[in-house]
Amino acid sequence: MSHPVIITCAITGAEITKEKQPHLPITPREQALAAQEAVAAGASIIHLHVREDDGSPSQRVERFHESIEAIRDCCPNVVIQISTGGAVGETIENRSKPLSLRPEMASLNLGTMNFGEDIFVNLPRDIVELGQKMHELGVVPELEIYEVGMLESAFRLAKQGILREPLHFQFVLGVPGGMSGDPRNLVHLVSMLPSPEIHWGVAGIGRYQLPLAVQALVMGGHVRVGFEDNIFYRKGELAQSNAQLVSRIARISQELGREIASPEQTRQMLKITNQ
Ligand code: KMH
Ligand code: ZN
Repeated sequence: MSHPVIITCAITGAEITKEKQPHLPITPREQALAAQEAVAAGASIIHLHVREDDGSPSQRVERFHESIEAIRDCCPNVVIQISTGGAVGETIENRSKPLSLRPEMASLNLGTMNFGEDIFVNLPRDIVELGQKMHELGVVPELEIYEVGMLESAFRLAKQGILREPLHFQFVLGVPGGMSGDPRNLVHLVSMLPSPEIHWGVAGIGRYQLPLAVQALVMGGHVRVGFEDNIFYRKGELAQSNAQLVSRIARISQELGREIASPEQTRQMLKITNQ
């Protein structure tokens, strides 16, 4: 395999609760500790959602600022990717506000879909606005793809000059309402990429996390793990920490001969310049 594997850790998310996963990091301090452990285990990107102290999902700029500062204090090198997806039902205005912090990366969701029992709304005009804003601010978007039509929308936006190339995709598979974690889905999505130079990763939801991550390692992709997507280490056994999930992928990756990307290698591969 030519390039090292970027391990992203999605430490918190917007949906999981402490009742379901007692080790879920909520406060900036908890998030900083979780990030520190995840980075020590091999993560080079932290995908970041923030919560208020009561655990409710938030897109408040000050809260993002607090968490980013806390993470930077203990992991000065890690790449921080803020979420513009937020929680289902959050307004697009609030979702876009944290971009004012000019993070190195941010997620950009490429379409509307059923999301479990809810609807995750991403109107075409809002995708364009978020994409343009990221472009202006030098923020590298991670393009969140939940089904193949969203991938084709991203190609269209790139052609129109709204999305900056090189594109970087995250295939989020296993959300009820999107493509499942069937291995054929990942093969199909990757086969649609116009060039083998395009970087892509996979975020498998729930029980799909481990098998899709291993598939991505074998196929030359990158990997996202963490409590946002999966709270279990194995069936019936909660993970002890985000880092435990990162460690396993780092171990398998090394066994397969894939080097783990450092934050610097990650910046180079994804052409990140906002540091
Ligand atoms: N919470 C999900 C509805 C993202 O971070 O951009 C959307 C999400 C995607 O988490
Ligand atoms: Zn997210």
